Amino acid sequence: MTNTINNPLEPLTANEVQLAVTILKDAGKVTPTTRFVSISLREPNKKLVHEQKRDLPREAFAVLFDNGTNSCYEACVSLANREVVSWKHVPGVQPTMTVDEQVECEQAVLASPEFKAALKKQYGVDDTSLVMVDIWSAGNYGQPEESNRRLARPLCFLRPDPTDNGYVRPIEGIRPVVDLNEMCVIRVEEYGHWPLPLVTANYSADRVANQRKDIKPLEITQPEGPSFEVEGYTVKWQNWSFVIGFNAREGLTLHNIKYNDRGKERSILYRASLTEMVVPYGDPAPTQFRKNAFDVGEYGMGMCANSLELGCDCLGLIRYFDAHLCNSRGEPLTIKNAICMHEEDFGILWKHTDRRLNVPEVRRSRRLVVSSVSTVENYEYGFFWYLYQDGNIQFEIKLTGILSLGALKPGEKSPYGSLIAPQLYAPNHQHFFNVRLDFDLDGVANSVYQIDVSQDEPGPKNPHGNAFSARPTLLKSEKQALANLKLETARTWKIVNPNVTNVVGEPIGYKFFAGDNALPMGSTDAWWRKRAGFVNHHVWVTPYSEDERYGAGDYPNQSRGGDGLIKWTEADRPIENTDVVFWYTFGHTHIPRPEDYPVMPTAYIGFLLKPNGFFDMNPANDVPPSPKKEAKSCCH
Ligand SMILES: [Cu+2]
Repeated sequence: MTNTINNPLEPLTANEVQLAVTILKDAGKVTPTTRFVSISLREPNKKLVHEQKRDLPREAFAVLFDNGTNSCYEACVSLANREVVSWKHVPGVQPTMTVDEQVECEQAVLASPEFKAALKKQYGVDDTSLVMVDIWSAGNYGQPEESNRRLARPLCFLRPDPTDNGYVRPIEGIRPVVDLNEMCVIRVEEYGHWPLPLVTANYSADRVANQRKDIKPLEITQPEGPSFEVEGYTVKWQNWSFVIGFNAREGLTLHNIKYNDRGKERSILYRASLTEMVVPYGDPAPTQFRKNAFDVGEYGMGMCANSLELGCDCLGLIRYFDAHLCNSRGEPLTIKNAICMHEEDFGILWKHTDRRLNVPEVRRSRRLVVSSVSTVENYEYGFFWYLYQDGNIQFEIKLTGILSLGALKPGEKSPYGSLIAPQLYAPNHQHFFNVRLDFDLDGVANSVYQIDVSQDEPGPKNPHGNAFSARPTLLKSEKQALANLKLETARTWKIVNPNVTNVVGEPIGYKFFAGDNALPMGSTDAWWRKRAGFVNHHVWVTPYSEDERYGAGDYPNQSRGGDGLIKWTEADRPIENTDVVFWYTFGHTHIPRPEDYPVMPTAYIGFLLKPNGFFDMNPANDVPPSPKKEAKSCCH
């Protein structure tokens, strides 16, 4: 190994990924029809990491799929001993579709005589070079082929010219079905004819005329450099330290988040990750009802990550990190600058003016941003973790990109979507995300309280009717913990370490504050919901288990459902004073609007973790005033 590993949780290096491929090939595990779905770090045992054991042996976890036998395999590979430690056939599952399959699927559709014939018949078009084919997962609707073939159901569009925005011209009536094992179109389903919308709308700089001219430069300078220190993927910033992780499935992950509290390293989160997401669409039309993308388990959020080498728009001094993956044939695939890290000014951290002394004390807030952006066909998702000087941790997802559009017949409207332009509509949909937060507040033994605020009953103890109080409920088992947000009681959750007390004798803790959220609009027997059990509750709490990582289970692609959180929590395991994992599902209900077209202004959704008796006082009390020069840069 040429690269030094600073922390055992750092992601695999390019060399390690390649070594894992070589070991698997040398062990005879790879046939000409094998695809490497993913190779990622097999994270070392948590106990050993906590014991700060150095030089833990590096291992890789690989998911492989043999197109020849329609079989999925999981392998653990010891990179230190150069051997396959375990090899397991996982029957009856379809792992994440690979990027290679996206590309090959498009080629297969474009080469299909049946597809060409349908295109010719419906639109008089011979030339397929302007057709865009977006791979879409097939899902599972109870059809036998969905359980025994590797399928995709692409959506197709016809560009007016090679660089125009093709999504405005959906080929609504033609739906090819592709067998990804054979990589060929097995049939073309036709549902009628919709003329191509005659509109065109663009967003690219070279096509938007009359761009506004009143924007003066805004530059962020950090003449002495950034305030963070980086070694490999390990970061230190303003009392914080953590490790950046990345893998093909989850994309950006954060590990071992700690805060140095007056010289003492205190653990907060062991691992924070997006485990799954699903975008169910609400139109029952035959051409639309199958749209419900599980962007983590079906597409791979990390695999779809952007290289920010070209497309980063952060200001300031930026530090990038590469993501080392492999393509489905095991060849190196490095996403250069997949992760962006920088500091941002964030307004006022705190302020008070002593009126009698007339002395204002004000401090500027600065936050550290670690982010990554993925393009999943038409949509973009930005994943932004923020660390603040006052101990707050925030996660924000930025939704942008292009709406999934459908064609309507002239004069037609749909009750299930919004007319965006003539003959063009965007179906209603929701975006549900599930995040896994493995808390380790001052050690692994933590408990979770659900906090409901409610009015006190009128009576002798509440003679003025103004009394209200926060009522904590200790969550003792998984089923008791299942809950939704509740506006009536301003519901929050507090994660504590019952064994460590703070200055006022209470257990130290962090509070979870939800942001925007939604309830699923699809009925409980909708096929997508069987697979997306994590949308059934906003909050889930489980005891830590190494192999419980994904809210919809390990293999949601084409599954019949019932896996993941809904399955694990059936055991109703105890969750008190133990290593707990807090899972949060949050949804954005998107009733599209013309302003979301041709490209959607960013929508935001996320949550906030705030220290709550974790520190003895405001940990940002020691932030000094900004240098005078910096503070006066506003004077005109
Ligand atoms: Cu949306």
